[in-house]
Amino acid sequence: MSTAVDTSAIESTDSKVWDILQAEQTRQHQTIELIASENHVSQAVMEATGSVFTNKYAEGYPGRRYYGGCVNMDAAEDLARDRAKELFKCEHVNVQPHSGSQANAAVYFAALKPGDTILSLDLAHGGHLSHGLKVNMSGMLYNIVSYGVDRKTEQVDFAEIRRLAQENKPKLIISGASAYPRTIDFDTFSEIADEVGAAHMADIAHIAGLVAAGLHPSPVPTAAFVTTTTHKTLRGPRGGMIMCKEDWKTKIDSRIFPGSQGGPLMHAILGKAVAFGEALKPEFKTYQQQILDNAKALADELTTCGNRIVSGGTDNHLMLVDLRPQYPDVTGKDAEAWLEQAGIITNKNMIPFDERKPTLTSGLRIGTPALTTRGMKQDDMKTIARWIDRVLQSQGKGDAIFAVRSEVIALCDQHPMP
Ligand code: DSN
Repeated sequence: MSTAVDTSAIESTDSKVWDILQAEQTRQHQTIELIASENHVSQAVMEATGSVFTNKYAEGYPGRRYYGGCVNMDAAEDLARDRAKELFKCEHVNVQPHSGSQANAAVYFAALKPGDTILSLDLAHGGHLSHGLKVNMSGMLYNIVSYGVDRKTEQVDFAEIRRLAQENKPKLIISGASAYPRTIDFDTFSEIADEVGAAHMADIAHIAGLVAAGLHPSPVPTAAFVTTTTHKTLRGPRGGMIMCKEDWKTKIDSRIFPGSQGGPLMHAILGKAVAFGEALKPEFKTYQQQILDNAKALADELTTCGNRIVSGGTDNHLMLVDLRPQYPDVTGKDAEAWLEQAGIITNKNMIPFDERKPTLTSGLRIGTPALTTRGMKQDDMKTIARWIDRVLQSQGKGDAIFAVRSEVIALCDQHPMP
């Protein structure tokens, strides 16, 4: 099995950490990773994030640092920014956010005052906690008005969003989601924002790779702010990024540093430069297309097996399985646990209008970026869909789970991680 970076020093000096590291490498190698927000980075990204760049403080921005010795930090950050601009065709980019939530918080800090109104997708309908959940700082500092999906189509309803925008006059309208399987019409969000004098922030964390490859419409031309993580479909190191129009550049940069962060994680920024370089290559588009083809194959086969997929299918890298029609007594929590025993990693997820609480849920969220990185294709997706169905039908009984577990390991052995 590839160890990605040399870990021999850990092996010889710290057996406890070594054991944990080995266990995780084995777990990742021997499981089918269907968590829609995860991926396996390349050897080159792994080397960058495990490099000497982790040793360096570089508060500030290229050419304007608060520490000496930043010449190579400047080169790395400039390279990451240039590549991000080329990839997304944006006017300005800040590659320093430590995460997607940090990126979102910096936009709020730049565009809003405490108490201002944000219109965003309800978490229970596929939104994200940093878009206004009551127990998140976004929900504590701002007045949140939520839009949901239509009960029948299970897709966002622009008539409803426009009505809510006109009634509540938000300062910021957020598009983007963490569990929404359909194409997002960013232009219409921008149009509605313009109509009510709001700014539009598109959070493309989940679909950034698809957007970069031109396989999902881009919000960059019309949205004031576009935030993303770099580690999901984009397949870079863990981290965040903010793209914005030129006129927001100074404010956004100042809201990241010194506004909300200190020293940037320069090893992650070097990894971002590597990942953006990979995403600029033609093979990245082929990879993203395969993610889509795999998601469609998986959703189709799950449907053929009798499962209900929220909104009837998927346009992107993920889908939501509604467990209620076929397995009324099975919660998302049960399903996630049984599948994990079989070596299939998913996450329980609320589905629109779910009657169960978030710790139980009636749904599973499933995505294909990580399996696609391992070279799996549509036939593998059909096999995996049938395994999922077998495990769910077993109601957690050991024999079926045991049988699927050994088949999962055999498939994983044929598809090594990068
Ligand atoms: N927690 C991430 C996800 O799984 O979608 C979003 O931050």
